[in-house]
Amino acid sequence: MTERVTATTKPYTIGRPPFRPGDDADFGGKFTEQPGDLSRPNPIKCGAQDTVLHATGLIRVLDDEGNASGEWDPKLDSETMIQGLEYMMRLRIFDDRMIKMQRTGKLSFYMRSFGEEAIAIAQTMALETQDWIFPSYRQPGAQFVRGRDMVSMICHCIGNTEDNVKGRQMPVHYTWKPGRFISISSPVGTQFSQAVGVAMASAYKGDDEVCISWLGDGTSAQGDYHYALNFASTFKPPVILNVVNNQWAISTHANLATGGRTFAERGLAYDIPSLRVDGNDFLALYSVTKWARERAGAGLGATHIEVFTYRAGAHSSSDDPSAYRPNDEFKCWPGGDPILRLKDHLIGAKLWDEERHIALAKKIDDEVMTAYKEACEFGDLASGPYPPASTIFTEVYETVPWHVQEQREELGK
Ligand SMILES: Cc1ncc(C[n+]2csc(CCOP(=O)(O)OP(=O)(O)O)c2C)c(N)n1
Ligand SMILES: [Mg+2]
Repeated sequence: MTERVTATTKPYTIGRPPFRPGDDADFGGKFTEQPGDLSRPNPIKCGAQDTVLHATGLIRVLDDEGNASGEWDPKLDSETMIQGLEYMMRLRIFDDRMIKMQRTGKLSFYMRSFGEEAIAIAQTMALETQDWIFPSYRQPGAQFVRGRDMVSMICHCIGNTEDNVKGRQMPVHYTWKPGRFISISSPVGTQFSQAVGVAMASAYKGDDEVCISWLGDGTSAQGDYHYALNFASTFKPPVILNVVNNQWAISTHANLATGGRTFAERGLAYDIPSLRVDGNDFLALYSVTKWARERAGAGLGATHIEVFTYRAGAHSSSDDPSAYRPNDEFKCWPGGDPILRLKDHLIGAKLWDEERHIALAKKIDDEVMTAYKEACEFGDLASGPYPPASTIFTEVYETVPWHVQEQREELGK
């Protein structure tokens, strides 16, 4: 009889977090990968096999001293970089203010993008305005790039009478039609296959409209990730599919989701060009997204990107990371802080200085406070007013089915 292999007869190893509370976190100081290590293949002549090194390595533009170099340097003008810095600062200051509002009972729930501000912002800036955004809850920053007003975002988070989704979504589950920012769904991962589907429609109609989507390391364990890659591989629609590996899925470490290889490498098995990029490097993120956009726009199909970063904050306002990781883990992340890295680059290039930085932060802080007060004029969490109960029944069905109609009558609305 063959011996049955069990965890006791043959202990198998599964991914574990590198550090737990009480450990001294140490990721080895700096990344070993340097800007210039990886070539930038011709986007319209590139197949998955040409990206094997890009899927195992790490595309960087900014080095540890803040200098930009290598083939992936997008050579952005100062205006674009300062704009990017401003959007990232706005997101961080906005998040900090909103989490304070949550802690003082003025919002029911909140999720920050702390440490990951560069991702949605650099990547959305690299797109065209007609492109479609299929975000997770960790990419609200794309809305700043697309020009959404903070008052409207805060009204949504409060769920007051000006909430454009009328209190029917959790806070931070934004949707914003004018910016082609598709509704965030609570069940994680659904956005990936939706993005591929819309991209297939775009190709079918011959539109120059590319879709971009993001999901997390943990979410890549969902079937939706594989359905999306399978369809993207077969139909070659214009889509950019990002796995944001921020090391954590609430309290579960990314090591448990990979089985030892990089997330980027998974795309190669689907014959999709796959890149792995430093997610705290604004310039590298901008550059890889432009590259992917060029491929998509030229009819060459999907690009799969692993965005390598670190979730510096708690998962959400309901989470306490001190229960599962050392408190200072973020401080020793080799990618550093995305805002400081772009700021240092700009200062090093003599395009920015400390005084302007401080003045900009102050201006944004004032804008956020003013926006918060203005949003509360349409209702606050404690005392309302809220959207009327009758809105439960609207905007879902074009023709209201009998059973919904019956419920509405029962409610007397
Ligand atoms: C289908 C589904 N399963 C579980 C959850 C609960 N949940 C919400 S976020 C999350 C972790 C996701 O982690 P990751 O994909 O790494 O994204 P991150 O929060 O790190 O950006 C889980 C398990 C959910 N919302 N939907
Ligand atoms: Mg994660």
